[in-house]
Amino acid sequence: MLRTTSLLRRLGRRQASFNAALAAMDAIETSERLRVAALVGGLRSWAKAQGIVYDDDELQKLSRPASPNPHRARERRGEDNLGRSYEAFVRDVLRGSLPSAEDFSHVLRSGSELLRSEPVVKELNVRESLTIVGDLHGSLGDLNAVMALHGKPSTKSRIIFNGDFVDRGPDGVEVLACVLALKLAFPRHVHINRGNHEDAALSRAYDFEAELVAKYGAATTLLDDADDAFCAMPLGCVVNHGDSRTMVLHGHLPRSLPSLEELKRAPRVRSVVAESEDDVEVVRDILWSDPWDQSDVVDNFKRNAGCLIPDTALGEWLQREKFVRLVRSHETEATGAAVTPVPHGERWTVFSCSHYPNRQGLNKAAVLQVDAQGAVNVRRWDAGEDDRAQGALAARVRGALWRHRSRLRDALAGCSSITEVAKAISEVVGQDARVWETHLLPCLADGSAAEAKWHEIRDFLSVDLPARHLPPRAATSPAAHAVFDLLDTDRDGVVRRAEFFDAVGAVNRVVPPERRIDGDSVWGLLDCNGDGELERNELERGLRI
Ligand SMILES: [Mn+2]
Repeated sequence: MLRTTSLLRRLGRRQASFNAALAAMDAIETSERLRVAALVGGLRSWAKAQGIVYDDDELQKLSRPASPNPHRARERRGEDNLGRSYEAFVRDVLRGSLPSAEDFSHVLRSGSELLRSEPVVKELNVRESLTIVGDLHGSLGDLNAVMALHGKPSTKSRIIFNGDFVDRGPDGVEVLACVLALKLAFPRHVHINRGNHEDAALSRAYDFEAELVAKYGAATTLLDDADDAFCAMPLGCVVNHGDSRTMVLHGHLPRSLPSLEELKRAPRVRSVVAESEDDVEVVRDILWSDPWDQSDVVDNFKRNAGCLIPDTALGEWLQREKFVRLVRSHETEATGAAVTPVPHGERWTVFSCSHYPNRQGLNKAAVLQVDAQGAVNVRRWDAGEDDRAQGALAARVRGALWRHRSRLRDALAGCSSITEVAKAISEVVGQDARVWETHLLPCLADGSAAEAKWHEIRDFLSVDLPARHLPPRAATSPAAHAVFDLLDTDRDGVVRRAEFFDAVGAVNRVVPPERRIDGDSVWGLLDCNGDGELERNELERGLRI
């Protein structure tokens, strides 16, 4: 009885803390929205006074703060055919539009045909830069970050997607559709390696089948098309940068450490989990294996599939087959990518899905960029501000921190305890420092461990999202364009700080005192990447807080 009472009391306290955190987040988001709405409202009044013509209906929508709940219905466009280019298809899907069943099926079938025509392990001779992308696991926000960072694939910037497109995240359909359509749009510059989740048995055991049913209804036959595409995917790429050779595959080498020529003869199989022929083992090992720190090759007891390969064995293989490194994915890395020296070379792990799994974790995401000289650079980001992550309180807290991060970076630089972090955040973002310390920051650190994790929270704000690019947050809005055009007075395509403050000054002269705009605080919210100017897509994001 005593025990039950104390348990209930503890649960009650947790619930109270959760409610307090929810209320605090609602207050923060509402105040941000009101500030942005006031700017747009002020611009309307000012433009009217100037006799400037624009789409008033759209602007009116934007100047009314949205409801406190940030969830927005997914845009669904079920009726179009793939009458547009693959590039246009990719652009639409990256912006969050779900492909129609017909389009998705078309992309799966055409993609599968194209992939099947390629060798199972192919060699790429690269003279310029090449990007290697790790696990994406249904995270469209992270794929957006990858593409913003990489830009359009070309001879100068090729890209390898190293598997695990589906399961664990909400957007497996979108990610798989985009990756395949990119392959179709740029067949010589985009390369796909299969991951262990691209498997006819696994896609039914994990989330992909359920995702398809939820998005396309129970009668869908898309899973069969997807299985064909999974089976068609190559297993590895050899990247030749002059004398420097890199092996890229999802898991690790097979236990028999076969030569490259033997690897090139690996079969294509529908499921490495469900099938048991001898030659399936090679494929299963490539897709499922991990490195480990012991000296024998053994069965992968952590995953019940594949094997565990010691670095000494990898080193011998690198030397024998004349490679300088193995790049693999398959395992989460806290910082998105990590390198381990091994005899005769190095082993890289790259993971491109932040907050894995299901947007619960604190890991960053990264891609590897191999430059023209064959040197490896890590590019990191964090897609914690993804729209669809906002259902979870932790993601909303991350979103708020992210929006203010240009000022938070400086404010947090000297902090050395959770109390100092909370105080600094409260000064920039608002809300009581105690609320941050006891309710909001603990959401980011799995409950009670906030004190131990304060440095991770601080580091979270210092990731290097490419300065000029941000993932688009929503479909293009005419109202956002109208606001941008009002602000960009010199028409050079960016709104500079000076232009913004001129506009704020002009607005503040025509609105009543209680509606005057605090330029600094609104600028901080709009300049998402903190580079001192607003791009069109950046403003669009800022207006949709
Ligand atoms: Mn994997």
